[in-house]
Amino acid sequence: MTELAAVKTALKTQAVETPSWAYGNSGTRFKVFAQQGVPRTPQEKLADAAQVHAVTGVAPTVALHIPWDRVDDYAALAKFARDHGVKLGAINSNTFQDDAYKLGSICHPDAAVRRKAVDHLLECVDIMDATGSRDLKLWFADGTNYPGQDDIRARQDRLAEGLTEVYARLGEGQRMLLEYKFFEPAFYSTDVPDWGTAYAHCLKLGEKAQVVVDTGHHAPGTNIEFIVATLLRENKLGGFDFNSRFYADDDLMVGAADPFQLFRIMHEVIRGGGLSSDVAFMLDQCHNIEAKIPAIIRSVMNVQEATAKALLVDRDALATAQREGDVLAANAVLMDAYNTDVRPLLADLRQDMGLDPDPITAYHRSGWAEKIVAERVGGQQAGWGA
Ligand code: AOS
Ligand code: ZN
Ligand code: ZN
Repeated sequence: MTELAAVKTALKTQAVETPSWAYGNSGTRFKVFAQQGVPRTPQEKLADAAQVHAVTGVAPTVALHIPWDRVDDYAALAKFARDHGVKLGAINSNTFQDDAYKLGSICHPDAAVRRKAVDHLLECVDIMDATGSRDLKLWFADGTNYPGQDDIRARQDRLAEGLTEVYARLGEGQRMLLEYKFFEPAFYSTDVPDWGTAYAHCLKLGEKAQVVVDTGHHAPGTNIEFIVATLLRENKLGGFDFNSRFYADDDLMVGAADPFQLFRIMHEVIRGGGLSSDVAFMLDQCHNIEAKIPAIIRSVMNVQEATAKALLVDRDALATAQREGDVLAANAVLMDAYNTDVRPLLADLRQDMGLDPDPITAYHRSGWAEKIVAERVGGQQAGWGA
């Protein structure tokens, strides 16, 4: 197999999971700008996600959010997804929007609130059983606003206790993915602020617990690829929530703010096991002012482009330059790969897969955008960013 053929073969195995909430209306805490034709039901979100997969060929699963995607029959929803050519992916829990969670959820000082939160997480595992989902994705809005407000160490104990109960409920082949975030919504301390805290909890829990790296959840200047390399080395990287962070957790299109950073991250993924490992490539985005489906298609393409560039890194030349201490040559190997225009390669790949070489144009040509505007009246808010 030629080198290029190997790159194409690898790219065909990549799967980017799109989030149900990205298809709904969203915004900031200042304003939600409603768009026409957005989904009113989980089924309509899946139908939109199926369009993304139809034109990209590499977005076969859709993450659900409970309760935003609550239905009576999750097995039927999974069948609906399959009938539309996609599958249900990670189940995202929500322990942040009920009044009870004012002082936190799983770390709350009141045992009754902690019980409510853990029960919700257990319910999410029940849903995974019905949908066939592998991953439970946990992000906690828990934290404190003022020094002294609560015992930050006791909150870690409560977190460990709750996670342990949920971990014990996981079935064969199921995983718990713990996401960290160094800011928001708590102003003074958050209970899972960084990869170290997430890693420490996951390590104690066991091998089914792994860390999620949301690219938007880091301080400016953080070397995210180092975190990725370290977690992969420890076999503790469960997946990514991809998005772009311009100034805060604004969840814009991945690869928009810093495509070079995305390339460096993908380089470490390839270095640390490649695309066939169990790392989940999920998007966690909201599209507030731009058309949603094309933005998600663009995001999937951005991940694919960064991956293609990372696969093109001449690893032998890089290893040689590194061994010889040739700083500039080593850097040049990476830059050569990054500066390669991989769009023709990806257009070829899509044609090999029986797809249109240009997914965005193919989507516009499909007539789906007009169809949903005509058919869907009163679209649903994602629940996020409002
Ligand atoms: C919140 O900031 C996190 O990024 C969450 O991963 C995510 O946005 C949420 O779980 C969606 O429900
Ligand atoms: Zn996230
Ligand atoms: Zn986030």
